[in-house]
Amino acid sequence: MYKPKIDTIAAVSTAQGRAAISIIRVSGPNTFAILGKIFVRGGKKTFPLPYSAFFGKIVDPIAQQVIDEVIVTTYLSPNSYTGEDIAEIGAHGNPVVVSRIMQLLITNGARAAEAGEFTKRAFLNGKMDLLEVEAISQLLAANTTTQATMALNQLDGLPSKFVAEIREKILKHLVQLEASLNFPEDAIESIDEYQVGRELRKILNELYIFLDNAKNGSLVSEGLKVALLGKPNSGKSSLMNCILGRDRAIVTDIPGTTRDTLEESILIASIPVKIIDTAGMRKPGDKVEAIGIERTLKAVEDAYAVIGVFDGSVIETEEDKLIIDNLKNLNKNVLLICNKTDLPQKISRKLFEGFKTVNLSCKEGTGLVEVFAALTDIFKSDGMANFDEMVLLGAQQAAALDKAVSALERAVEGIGKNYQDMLAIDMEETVRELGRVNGETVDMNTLDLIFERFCIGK
Ligand SMILES: Nc1nc2c(ncn2[C@@H]2O[C@H](COP(=O)(O)OP(=O)(O)OP(=O)(O)O)[C@@H](O)[C@H]2O)c(=O)[nH]1
Ligand SMILES: [Mg+2]
Repeated sequence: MYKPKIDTIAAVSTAQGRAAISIIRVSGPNTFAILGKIFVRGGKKTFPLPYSAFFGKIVDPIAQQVIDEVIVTTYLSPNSYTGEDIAEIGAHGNPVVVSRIMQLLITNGARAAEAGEFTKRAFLNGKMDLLEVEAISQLLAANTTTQATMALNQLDGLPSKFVAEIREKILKHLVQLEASLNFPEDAIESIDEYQVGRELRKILNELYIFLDNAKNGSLVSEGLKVALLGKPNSGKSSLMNCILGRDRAIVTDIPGTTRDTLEESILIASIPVKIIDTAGMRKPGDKVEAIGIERTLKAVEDAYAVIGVFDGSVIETEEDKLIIDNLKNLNKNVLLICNKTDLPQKISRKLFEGFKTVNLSCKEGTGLVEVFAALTDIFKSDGMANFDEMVLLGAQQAAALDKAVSALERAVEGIGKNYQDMLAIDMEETVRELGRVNGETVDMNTLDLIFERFCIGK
């Protein structure tokens, strides 16, 4: 692991603009030396102290001009967010004042922090691993209580502990294997490959669960995409509006009203969901409609679940049959809606055979509760409500986890077939990739990619 640059950084950590207070954070070895030049405190309390607040003034030492009255909170290394000395200056929340304080900090030896640099230092100083870093990133980005709770769970450190322990276990077997491979003539006991194989399989099964939890975590943190699919005029936009409880999509009796996909977020049973209204499926009448229908197909492809919407008041058409065929081949969660049940029903129910179907009238609102219940059933039976177990990974971590699992699969499958040095290579790769998941073996470029997603001041 490389050594971090040990200069002192500063940034405004609160949101831009006017507010009651703004906080400017300073971290690094010269924090208190710099504060000593510009912070004139009242009272006789020793400065700094661990976890302490000091009232005083920020003064421009050259112009001898008071810039603001502030509260400075001090944290002493290593007991701080970054692990370094930290001062947080609570100033009046005026951008003019805040930028003058920032300028003073810079002219007196601090450097403006890059995005995520405080958290990067926390990681490099061993204050948190990459899974906890990801949790912080997701906590800051969370739009719903559910997403925030998932992030906080992860910040608690259970996934970190899991990955560290699994990595450690494989490493232990790897060291023994390497020893017996490198020094066969020594008194080192040759390893029982089958015993190692059994233990690796156990670890692999635990990793499969972790992988599932990460997949579910990623789906839920982005919002489960549920696409509406049906022929024109079946009532997709009406259903979208019913689900949202407001008039979001245009509804008319002209077939082909919706031309583009339309996406809206909503919570269903506390699970973040994105409902996607689409252009009705039929032979397109013009170029715009053709593009719209292409987008419908893409939305269905990307969706976690699809709701097929049918107009029960008319005899089924070729289009309906094509849609059913399409849904049968999807290999995704599908729910059918027979809409317009307030009108005399002409559609053949045979069409719906083999699917969970809910009768609905968007016009009268009957059946809507059942739609929510059916969606909730789908989510729950797929484990999408088990927020406590979900794991949040960044893109690089998810890719590393996939590689770790594949390498361990190869190792397990090769037991008794491959040479032991092949086994060692696969185990080594598993250990390395798991290290990329929790940050124990991460390279500088990946770190940059991870931290540049953060905001300045975090
Ligand atoms: N009677 C009755 N009419 C409905 C119901 N749901 C929708 N409609 C009507 O059916 C027509 C089409 O509804 P939309 O929601 O625009 O249908 P769509 O599937 O989005 O249609 P496209 O955007 O053209 O693909 C409108 O006139 C709605 O008022 C219902 O439950 N009962
Ligand atoms: Mg529509």
